[in-house]
Amino acid sequence: MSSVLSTAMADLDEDVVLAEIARLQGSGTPSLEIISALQEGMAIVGQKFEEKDYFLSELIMSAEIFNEAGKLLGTEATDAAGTLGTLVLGTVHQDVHDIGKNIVRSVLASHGVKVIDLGVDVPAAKFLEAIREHRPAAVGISCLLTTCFGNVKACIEEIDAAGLRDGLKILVGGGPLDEAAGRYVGADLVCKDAMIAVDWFKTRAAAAA
Ligand code: B12
Repeated sequence: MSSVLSTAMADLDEDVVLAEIARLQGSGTPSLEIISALQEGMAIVGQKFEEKDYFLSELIMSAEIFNEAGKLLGTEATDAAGTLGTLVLGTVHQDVHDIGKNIVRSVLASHGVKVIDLGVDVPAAKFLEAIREHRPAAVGISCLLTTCFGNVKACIEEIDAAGLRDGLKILVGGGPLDEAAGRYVGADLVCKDAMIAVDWFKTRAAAAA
């Protein structure tokens, strides 16, 4: 993994970030490896924010740099035929973080999953409506705020209560969501990155074949 890239991301040095991505791409480094280094840099941005070394303006700047990086990486591509199945995806109610969700959307789409992206700050009712309409194999809920874990739990409970959980898996992800949080919210699978969800869809398709 490129430490130059994670350090430049953590230092919010956009020029170096973009130059290093171009260099890594030139040497054939896979996009997911580049994203991983960027994510490591974002984690340091988060630590600096906690330590009051960075403030909200730096968080916003980090997001802007990540979005510029995304343009080079082509992580905006979405539409796919959906040969592996459908995922209804959204960031939980009261949370507006969407960088990770957007990566999940494009990585899954590029592997043949049809992704219905509901956006950010998604109320449970909107998830329920999309499940009824699209009959997905899985629902993906992104959550970056520990204060929103309760909203993820409530959303999953509403899906259960509406009788929609049969044959439907709930995948959750987002920086602070670990296994314990996954159990607390009632998810089927905690995904530290997008590839865990890709693997889940592939295993499911192989089992059905
Ligand atoms: C950028 C950022 C912002 C940007 C977001 C811009 C955007 N468009 O997303 C802005 C400036 C808006 C922001 C706002 C806030 N933020 Co903020 N933010 C961050 C930061 C620095 C990076 C997040 C990020 O994009 N990471 C990179 C992506 C690629 O990683 P990821 O999201 O984890 O996603 C990957 C995996 O987790 C997984 N994944 C994620 N979701 C899903 C879903 C599924 C289904 C699957 C399969 C996988 C998956 O796959 C992704 C790709 O590998 C984090 C620090 C951190 N450590 O995460 C803080 C952080 C999340 N923010 C934090 C806080 C406190 C806030 C604010 C409350 C600040 C404030 N005082 O206003 C607000 C909240 C706004 C709101 N209501 O949502 C805290 C949360 C602390 C906590 N205990 O909850 C953090 C952890 C910083 C910190 N250490 O204090 N933030």
